[in-house]
Amino acid sequence: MNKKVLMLFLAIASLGLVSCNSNDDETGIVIDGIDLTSDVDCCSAEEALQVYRFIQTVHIIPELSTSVDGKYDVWAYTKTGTLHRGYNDLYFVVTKKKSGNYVKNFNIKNVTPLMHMVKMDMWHSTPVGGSFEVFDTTRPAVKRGWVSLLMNTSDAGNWQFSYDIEVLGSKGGVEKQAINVEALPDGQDWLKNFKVGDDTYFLSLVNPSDWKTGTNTIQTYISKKSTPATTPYALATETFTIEIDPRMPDMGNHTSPDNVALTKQQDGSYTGTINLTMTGLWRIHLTVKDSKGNIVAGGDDLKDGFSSLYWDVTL
Ligand SMILES: [Cu+2]
Repeated sequence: MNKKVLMLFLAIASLGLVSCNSNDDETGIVIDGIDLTSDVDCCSAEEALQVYRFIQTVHIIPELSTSVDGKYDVWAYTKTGTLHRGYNDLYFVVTKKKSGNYVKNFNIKNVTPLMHMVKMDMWHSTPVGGSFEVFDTTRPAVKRGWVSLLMNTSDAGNWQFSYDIEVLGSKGGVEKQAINVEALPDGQDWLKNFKVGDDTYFLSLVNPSDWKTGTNTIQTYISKKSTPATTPYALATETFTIEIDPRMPDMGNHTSPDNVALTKQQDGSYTGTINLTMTGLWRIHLTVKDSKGNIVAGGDDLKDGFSSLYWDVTL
């Protein structure tokens, strides 16, 4: 009798072990009915889950999504699923058609937005960030880059978008795909330019829609217009400093304390601190200095005593 109990105990224990083992082998995480499994070309199940969670926070741009070699789906995203005038973060994710699993090793290259100016029958490109990279190692299958679109789509002109992608040895991309670029609402003006000699520079304010009342990090990129203008505009190699003077034009042009000028960072962006003490329209007057401290933009042509080079942000 004791033996039988022991045998039974062992049998149950081994069953337990077997089921433990099989649980360990199943690395999948099922969420919302989607089976996120680990994949040699990407991620652990946990990383796949992080990618999946990120995708829930952004929206697909169908025009910029494609497939490669019949094997991979390429998904392009922005926060809103649309593109607007000024700076736009652009995200890419690649999945295997067969399994739906994410792929980590892909490269986005030659990102080229082009605008056709109807009246002049002239084409120009726009500022584009250097390369598309992983920006959060907890989700290694999401790559981020940016474009800053000079104008919105209108009767004056329209945009097309091209890029190349390489996925695990397969090549593809999007060629001259028509895209719509929305205008920003009144009270929002996030892209300005200035000239130094014959060179034109663009100031792309990064995501001011994320700002809250109070102290915020303010970030911009400075890009230089290319020759020919159909080549995407790369970051300016020069080093500038951008002084900011935020004012509320609807409230007697009062300012705010504790603003810090934007200086160049290792990643090529410029960051500083802006303090917006209340909601409403803020006009952020800019003075741009070169590396020697000479004012190169925003110093003369003052309007009401303020620099006529400014971004508008409405909180
Ligand atoms: Cu244009």
